[in-house]
Amino acid sequence: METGEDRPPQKKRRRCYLILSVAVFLITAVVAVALGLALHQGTDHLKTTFISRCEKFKGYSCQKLWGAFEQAYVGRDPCKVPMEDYDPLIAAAPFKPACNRMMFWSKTKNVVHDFTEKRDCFVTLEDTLLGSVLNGLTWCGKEGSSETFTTGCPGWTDCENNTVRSFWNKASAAFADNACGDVTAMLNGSIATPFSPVSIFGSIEVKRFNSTRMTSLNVILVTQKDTGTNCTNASLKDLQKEMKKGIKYNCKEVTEAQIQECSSHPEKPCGACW
Ligand code: DVN
Repeated sequence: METGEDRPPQKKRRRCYLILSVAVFLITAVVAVALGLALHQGTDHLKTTFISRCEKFKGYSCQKLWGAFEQAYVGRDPCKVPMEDYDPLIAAAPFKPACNRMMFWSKTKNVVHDFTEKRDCFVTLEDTLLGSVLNGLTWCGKEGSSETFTTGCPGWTDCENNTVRSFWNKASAAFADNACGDVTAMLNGSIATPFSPVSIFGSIEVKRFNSTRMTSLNVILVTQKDTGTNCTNASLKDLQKEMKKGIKYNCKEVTEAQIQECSSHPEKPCGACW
């Protein structure tokens, strides 16, 4: 019976290669399964979040909405998802006009949503069903795959028709199409151009304001005490010029402290906030 000591060298080498190959195969298999599970967990986590947020809104089939959502990007190049691909999703959960309560914003995400979470005075896109289920999330598909990925997706500026940005462009357009009555926009008085024509607010939403439905645009310029710009800012004058005939334009400087004060007193009437 041959023992390991008296085997010829080439036999030993073959045995070492075999053991090494098996080890490499096992490690590769473990990594592949772990990666697959992680990616699948990405889909599961996104779907779980989508469905649980959706169920906070009554009267919708959240599974159907998830299906309409997936159709826009699954199996597609994540840089070739134009905003129109989300039309079926918007059609499945159309925005309802909240006349005199709709709030738009730009560069004021945190102060706006802190306000709308604590006070039931206004509705932003992110307070609606579609804006809420996807707020703060990342997702994309890949050609030849039925998976939803939540990592490795193109960033906001990586390509024009990227999966996430096209959703927000489409949703913003549809939300703005429903703007009616007195509309409010919370803009940032701490930056040089509170109104940027290349922002979503400037490039998509303002363009869709319709004077047959809207009566006014009331800008709330969020300022810090004694610093920042004011309503005479040149970019705000440009915004005023963009108002279609029949839409009145107003602007008011309000400190962030005053907005926070109003947020923390829900008993105060909405009109007393500024
Ligand atoms: O009226 C609002 C609302 O209706 C929304 O749908 O569009 C309007 C706000 O968009 P906006 O005018 O472009 O304002 P912002 O603040 O420049 O951008 C809004 C959000 O888009 C940002 O908060 C970013 O999301 P995030 O990263 O905070 O979760 C995102 N965004 C815009 N430009 C971006 C970007 N994210 C990454 N890179 C960029 N260059």
